[in-house]
Amino acid sequence: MLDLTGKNALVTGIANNRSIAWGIAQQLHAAGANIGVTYLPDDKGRFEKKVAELVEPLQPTLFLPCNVQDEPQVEATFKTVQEKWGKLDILIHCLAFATKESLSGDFSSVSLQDFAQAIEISAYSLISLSRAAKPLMTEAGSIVTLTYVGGARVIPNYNTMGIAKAALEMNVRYLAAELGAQNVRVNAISAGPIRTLASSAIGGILDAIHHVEKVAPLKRTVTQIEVGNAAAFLCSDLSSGITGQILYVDAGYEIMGM
Ligand code: NAD
Ligand code: 0WE
Repeated sequence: MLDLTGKNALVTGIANNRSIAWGIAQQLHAAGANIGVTYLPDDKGRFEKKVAELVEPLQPTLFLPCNVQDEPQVEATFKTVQEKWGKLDILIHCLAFATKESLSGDFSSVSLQDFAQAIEISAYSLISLSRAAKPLMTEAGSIVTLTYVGGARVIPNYNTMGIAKAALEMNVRYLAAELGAQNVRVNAISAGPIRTLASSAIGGILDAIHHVEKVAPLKRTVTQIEVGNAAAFLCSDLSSGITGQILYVDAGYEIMGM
């Protein structure tokens, strides 16, 4: 059965109650995992307070600031994991960023700065977090990241994020090949479009949702909890033979050609 008791799980990417990472954290907790949470710190600390209140019911035993653009902060995060937990079993990478300008309009209009930032935060960060997690995953491990079909096929307006997701998906394969020797598995969940708080600011997300509701075999989108259940599977011993894969949790949308 799906059982994560005795496993230490570090979850990145919780911003609010709509975050996919929040759905994942809830389902890992429900399966018995010990939860640690990292959040993106802001100057005023408002974000920290909101996330802390949200995750309180999961009784996280770690709650740490971690901006992936700040390498010392990444190292400090895993140093604390080492000191407080001793070992790490599960790492959830659930973060991405591209500027609004690079998520609409002509694909070719993106600046090098915006392109590089999207790759750094959305793709390179899986490498830096995995590197820091590697020495702590002493009793096997599971790393799960979140991707989108826009990294494999053209989705209008996803633009720069599509290239970042293509890089992320290839990172999954190279990391799986490297970390397999120490029984650490690396997989991605390709989630269908989900309405999150930021989606109101990005017009393309709503179009993608309406399209999936029409076309996907299940005639609906997926929920954060459904993604969380798939993540719990990929973090459990039930998936012990699976690594380097992209698992579509998208109401079947990916199979459709029209
Ligand atoms: P979200 O806004 O709730 O999550 C994005 C997270 O990234 C936030 O918690 C934010 O704080 C974090 N973040 C941004 N920059 C960071 C930085 N420099 N350092 C650390 N954290 C940083 O939105 P979401 O939709 O839950 O996105 C989570 C993941 O799921 C992303 O990888 C996204 O690409 C992926 N995804 C989303 C959808 C969707 O439709 N919402 C579909 C498929 C995949
Ligand atoms: O990966 C994503 C979006 C991640 C994301 C969200 C934001 C909003 C706020 C990255 N960067 C930012 N930057 C911000 O300023 N998704 C899979 C959701 C998404 O985004 C789209 C989509 C879908 C689906 C953008 C255009 C078209 C479809």
